[in-house]
Formats: sequence, structure tokens, C-alpha cells
Amino acid sequence: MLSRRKFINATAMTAVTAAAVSGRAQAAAIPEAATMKDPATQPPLAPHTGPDYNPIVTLNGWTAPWRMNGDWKEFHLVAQPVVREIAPGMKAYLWGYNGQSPGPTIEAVEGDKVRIFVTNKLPEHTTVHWHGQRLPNGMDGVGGLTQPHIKPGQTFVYEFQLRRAGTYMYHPHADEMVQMAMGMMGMFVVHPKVPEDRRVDRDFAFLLNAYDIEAGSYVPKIMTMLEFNLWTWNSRAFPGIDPFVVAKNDRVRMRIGNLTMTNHPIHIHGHEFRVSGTDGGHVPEGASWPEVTVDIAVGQMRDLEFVADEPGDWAVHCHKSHHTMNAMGHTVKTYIGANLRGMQKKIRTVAPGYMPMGDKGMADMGEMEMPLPDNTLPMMTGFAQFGAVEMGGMFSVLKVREGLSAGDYKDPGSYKNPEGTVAYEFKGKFASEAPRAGNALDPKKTPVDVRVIKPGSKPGSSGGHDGH
Ligand SMILES: [Cu+2]
Repeated sequence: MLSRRKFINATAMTAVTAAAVSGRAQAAAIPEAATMKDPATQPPLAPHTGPDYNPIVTLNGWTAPWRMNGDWKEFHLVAQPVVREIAPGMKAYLWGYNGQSPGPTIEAVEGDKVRIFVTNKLPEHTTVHWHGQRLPNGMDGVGGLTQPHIKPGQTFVYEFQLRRAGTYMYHPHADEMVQMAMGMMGMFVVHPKVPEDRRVDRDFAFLLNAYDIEAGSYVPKIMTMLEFNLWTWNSRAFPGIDPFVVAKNDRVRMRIGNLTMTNHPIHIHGHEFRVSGTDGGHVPEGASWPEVTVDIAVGQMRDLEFVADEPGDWAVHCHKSHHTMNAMGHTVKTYIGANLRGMQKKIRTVAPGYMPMGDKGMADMGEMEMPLPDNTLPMMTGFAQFGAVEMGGMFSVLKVREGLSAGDYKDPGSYKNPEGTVAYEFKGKFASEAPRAGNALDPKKTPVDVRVIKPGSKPGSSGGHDGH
């Protein structure tokens, strides 16, 4: 704990050494490490020092507070075990920073000198790597290679100047497989020095991550390489992921980083976006490209930008359909087309209430309230105004509404579709009951010419190879 007098002394020292390149003397006083208990999206943290910028909204997350010490912006991360709610009904025992996994988003401005204190409260050593940043080699956070490991109980200091604006991540480079499987990661956003540069109205950020937590247990299986059962955004799974709430005609940015072990094609409905940022920083406007889905590879960051000019509730999701499911058994047999009804009677003699499932697909599961083991999530779930959404995992909703005031991120509820703009059930007559005159496809009028051609031969030729 830091006494007030020590703090004042440290501040006084700042005045003396302000011109020094290294801030080692100033680092003597550690800023308090804020913690967050709430897994909901926290209001953006407006800058209270330096140039103005539009602050980040971290999906189901928050921004790390900082203090100025001379011309250094100081942050304090505490690596520690945390309890993270993945979605209501399921909690995971993870490792993270400052009370959550992911850790808080670090936000600063191009040109800022940042000093980041990292305290290790884990049971094993760690480091922090500042993924994508240009910095002195010794600040890169690769345990053993660029620095000694941070042992449990130790606090290390990272100091560097932010040389380019863009979207970055942070994560350990120490027992990496375990520590990342346990949820240790965060985002790092560097705003441009000129506040007007690439300004948007709503700037969202989230990480793609994944866990393998068996139903009924709480700790991720760290040896899993690909068969994860929880595909998450910022360690949350649908319906636990908050919506992206935006006002109609807002300029929207989504900054996405991938720290899973596979790629994720992220798809936004109803709008085209431009890929405006990559690992290398901002893409010049003329070189940005339009998409409705962008594949984000392992270790990559992508910025997507669009004008939200279509009101509605638009799905935003990973396009790998297994990644929009929660905990599922990959060994479940496929029964589509099988007649399970005959079996039902027999099985019910030994298992009353047995219900065959899956012979018509699995849509039934979205609506069914089946008893689940403790601490897991239904595979397909979530309800909206028209019924079961049948999703889980990496899925959320972009809610574009008219007349939202700036800074209003409250869930506005379901979209009220204007009359006559919702797909509806056809109640008229089918074509077979009222055939059109002169239907060219009517087999009675136009006999279909079917010929079987010997493989390897061309129609009209005698077969065999040409030219010999
Ligand atoms: Cu995916």
C-alpha cells in the first residue's frame, strides 16, 4: 500500500526528472489497480487528460483507468484468478486481469508515453506481451527472451511510447497455451493524435476467444486445441453477449482481435462495411475494401467501419455454424430421415417419457427447456420477438434505432418493424392448384430430353480420346 506522503514524494520527484527518457525514478509509486465485478458492457471512459477522442465501448468489458505522472500515462494491471460469468447460468473459473477476463481495455493516444505496472497474483509466473506495438525490444514481454519472468508476488514495469494509432492486444508470453486457454488477454487501442482523424460515433472493441469447459465443471480444459465447446466474445457466449446499440446514421467501428486457435469469419447483416484497419494499422480510405464477412485469422486484428443506415435488429455473428452454438457433444449421432417413432414405444417401456430427437433436424432444441447439468449453457438458445433464436456462442445483435442520443447504449428492446416489412406466411393458392398457361416446364407439354452419355465421351462423338 502506498502512503499519501510517499505518493507526494514520488510526484515531487517527477518534476525533477521530467526531462529524463527513462521514468525509472517516477515508477516508484504504483497507481491503484481498479477492479471490475460486473460482466456487463460498461460506459465508455471519456479522456480526462491529453487530446480528445471518442472512447471505446468494450463489449461486456471496460476500460482501464489511468493517471498522469509527469508526461507518463500510468496503468496498473493485476494478473489474477477471476470468476467470469459466460452467460447467465454459467460461471467459469478463469485467469484474467483486474477482476475480469478479458482484462480491461487499455486506451491511449498516439505519441503517449505509457507506463504499465503488472502485478502477478497468479500461482505461476507470467509476462505481458503488447501484441502489435512498436517498442524497445526489452518491453516486448517474451519471458526468457526479452525479460525475466514475473514471479508470483512480483510487479514489473513496462514503459514505451505509442508510435502508431490502431488496434492492438495484450496477452502473456509465458506458459502461453495455459494462460491464454485460461482467459488472459485484453485489448489495447491507440487513438490518432488528431481527434478528427477517422472519428466515428460508436467505437466497439472485443476479442474472439474460446473455452472448453465440461458441463458441470468450472475450469477450462487447457489441453484442448480445436474442439472447444464455448466460442465466446470477450469471454461471453450468446445470449450473454450485449447488443451493439447504435443510432441510425451513426458511423460505427468494430475492432476485433482473434486470440483463439482458429479463424472466424465475422458476418454483419444488413450493411456492407469497409475493412479500415488491420494488424498493420489504419488502411488508407482508398485502399479499404467492402465486405459483409471478414475472416479474422489467429492472432489478427481487424477494424470494420460502416454507416448504420438501416434500422432494425441485425444479426452479427461468426459464420462457422458450430461457433454459434454453446456446449455441444460432437459425438451426437445424426438421425435426420430416420424413423425413430417405432422405437419410441419400446424404449418408453424402460425409460418413461423418452422422446426421440433429431430425426427432423435439431430446431426443436432451440425451444426446448431441457434439464441441464449444473453450470452449462443450452446449445441453441436465446429468444426474440418472433421466437427462439436457436443460437449460442459468437452471436450478437446490431440494434440500429432512430433518435438515440449519443452515448445511449441501453438495450432498446425488440425492433418495431414497419407494417408490411416482415416476411409472412403465404396463404394463397399454390401453383399446382392454379397452373399458369403455357408453362414451359410442364412435362406434359414439353417432354424432357434425357440422354445418358458414356463417361469420357463427348455428345456426338464416338467416344474415347480426341486427337489420337
Ligand atoms: Cu468462429
